[in-house]
Amino acid sequence: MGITKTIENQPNTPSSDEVSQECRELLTTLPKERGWRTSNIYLYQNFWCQPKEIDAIISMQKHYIAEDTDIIVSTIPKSGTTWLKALCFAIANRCLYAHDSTTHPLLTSNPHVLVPFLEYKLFANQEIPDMSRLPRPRLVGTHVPLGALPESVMESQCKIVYMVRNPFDTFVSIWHFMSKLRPDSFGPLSIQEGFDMYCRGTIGFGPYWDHMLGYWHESLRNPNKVLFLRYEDVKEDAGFQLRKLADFLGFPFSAQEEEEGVVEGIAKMCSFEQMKELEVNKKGKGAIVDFENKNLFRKGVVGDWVNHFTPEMVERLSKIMDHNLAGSGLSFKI
Ligand code: PAP
Repeated sequence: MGITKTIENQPNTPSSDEVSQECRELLTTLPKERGWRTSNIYLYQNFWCQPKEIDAIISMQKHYIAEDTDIIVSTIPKSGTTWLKALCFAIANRCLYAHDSTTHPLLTSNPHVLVPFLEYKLFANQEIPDMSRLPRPRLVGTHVPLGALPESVMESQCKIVYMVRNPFDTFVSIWHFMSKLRPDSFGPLSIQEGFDMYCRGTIGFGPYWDHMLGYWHESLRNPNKVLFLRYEDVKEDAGFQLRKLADFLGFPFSAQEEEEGVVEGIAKMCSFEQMKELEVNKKGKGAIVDFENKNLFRKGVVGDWVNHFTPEMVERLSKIMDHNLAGSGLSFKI
């Protein structure tokens, strides 16, 4: 009989070529749970995370010094990160690249390449990037909770754009994505198992509710610092949300741009339908880590959860969200 590797007999501690000695030592002290696509995830600074990302986050926390003109695009995975990065890039760089130019970078590069993740790209693999070489404004992405960003982020005038998505659709998106990315040796992850992990909060950068509440409260306290957008709102009225985003970032659309249809043009260029069909997004690889870019474009709709949730799942997640968001002013229509 062949030997099948299961989650249980994967090594619990990553090998030395994966994370630094400092991180390996830290991991031995952290609570851990079964991971989605690594053997374990660990509770670091009150959020769950994979070992390699913890290593990168520690480095980012030490070395990333935010500048006043930086734009930080933040989300929990599968909440519209790719979309939001594309929109921010298109808005902030439109004096360099017109949305209708045939050489616009978004036509040949995945948004994650143009707006790199702090923890998956810039500070990954034990590298310390020379961020002074990035073009201004520096656009970077992150999945870390607000409280895990370095102090310079809150001390500087830099802007944070956060996108939230209803937790029902986010779960469905995560489950499909993880099912594709899990090593074969882990075997399939049933939707029930994934849902249980999600509801217990043991999901990368989760618990989900803590993540969104951190950014939500800051957006109320400091609306010039954090813009809180909803995936569903951008789907419903992209023009309105894009104007809000451009104003917030300090690049408002001029009357002439309005007349020329720039807002609608950017919305169209960044739409799921257009982006999914680009060669780079159909055939490219490695925009975030080593997986095919096409995995970032599945359905791109609101409400796909109805095709996956049982009444029991609806009840369990509704209760969790109601309980955790109670009194915050944040809620979701499903
Ligand atoms: P990430 O956090 O790993 O970067 P992220 O981009 O947040 O992933 O999530 C991917 C989801 O956004 C997918 O949702 P789905 O599984 O429900 O389909 C993907 O289809 C959707 N998505 C990607 N690009 C766009 C876009 N331009 N407009 C709307 N939704 C999009």
